[in-house]
Amino acid sequence: MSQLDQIVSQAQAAFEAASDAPSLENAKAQFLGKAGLLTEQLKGLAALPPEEKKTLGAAVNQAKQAIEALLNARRQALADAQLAKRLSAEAIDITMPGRGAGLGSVHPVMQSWQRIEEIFRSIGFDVADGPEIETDWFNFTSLNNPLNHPARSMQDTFYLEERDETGLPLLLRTHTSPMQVRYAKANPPPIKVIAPGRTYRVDSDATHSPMFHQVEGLWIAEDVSFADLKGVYHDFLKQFFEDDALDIRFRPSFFPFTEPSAEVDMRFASGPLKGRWLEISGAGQVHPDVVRNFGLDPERFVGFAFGSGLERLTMLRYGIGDLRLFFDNDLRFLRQFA
Ligand code: 2NL
Repeated sequence: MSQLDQIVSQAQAAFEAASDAPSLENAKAQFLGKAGLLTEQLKGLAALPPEEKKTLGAAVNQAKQAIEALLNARRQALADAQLAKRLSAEAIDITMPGRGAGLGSVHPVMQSWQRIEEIFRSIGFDVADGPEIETDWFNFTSLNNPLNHPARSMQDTFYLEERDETGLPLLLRTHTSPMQVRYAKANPPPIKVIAPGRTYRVDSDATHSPMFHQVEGLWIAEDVSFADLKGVYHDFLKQFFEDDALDIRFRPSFFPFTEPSAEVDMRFASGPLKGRWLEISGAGQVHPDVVRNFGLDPERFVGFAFGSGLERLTMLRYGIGDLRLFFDNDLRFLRQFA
């Protein structure tokens, strides 16, 4: 093999051995660079007689072209291999299922809200709605709350700086009753309505949250009695807790907006809380002054009202021990109700 052919095959082997672009450029310098093997051959031509210079010069040029062709082929091969590697590393499986939006679920307190609406609608009750920012009249005065009542103090109620047309500050409703007063003023009797919603009090500890939920019920007609209250509320509890043998009892109590008034206790017939009396609600016959504030004649229209805490109903239904779990937004807790 001629010396030139040897250089060409050396170059070929060196180029093959280069596994990336930088080592290939290094290998190129060994042959075509300033001090490269082929460059040395070209320099050697100068000393030769013209005839030999011509033939050998042509041979060196051929060898140079052959090495450049090998170099370009190897460059292309390395580039192709690199691209193929990237394509396979970055390959996307377009047949894989998407991540999805992650479906949420209804909060347990809201599930109670929905169940309660369903149960009361099934026995002919309408569902009221109303503002969370209320006037003093709808939240307190219309419900017979005396002006000096502690519930009206800044320590118990969230007040806004804005005032109503009577000059009294607006407030965050402290119970759902104002929705019922608004409903009673807007709809002719008989009135059969429940009012579920958010309520606000200045209170925050293990058993109180500054925002909580209530549901109240109101039935006003010419002939509604305490017996109807007992029947409706007992039926509601049996359906809500899915316990047909659940007991209730009424204890005398006091609320400014009802007279007489009662605390309602209930007792499960089965389950872990079986046999224990549990406070569940307040209730009573709507006070004649409140009926008058509905715009109705209390000599003609009578009825009852009740109020329960949605958090309390939900805790008893699921056996939840700590109110704060409802407001922590811990998915491990919430997913149990999905
Ligand atoms: C309780 C007590 C109660 C009412 C709420 C009411 C509403 C109107 C008129 C008369 Cl519009 N009364 N609501 C009556 C008695 C008790 O709730 O401790 N709830 C958790």
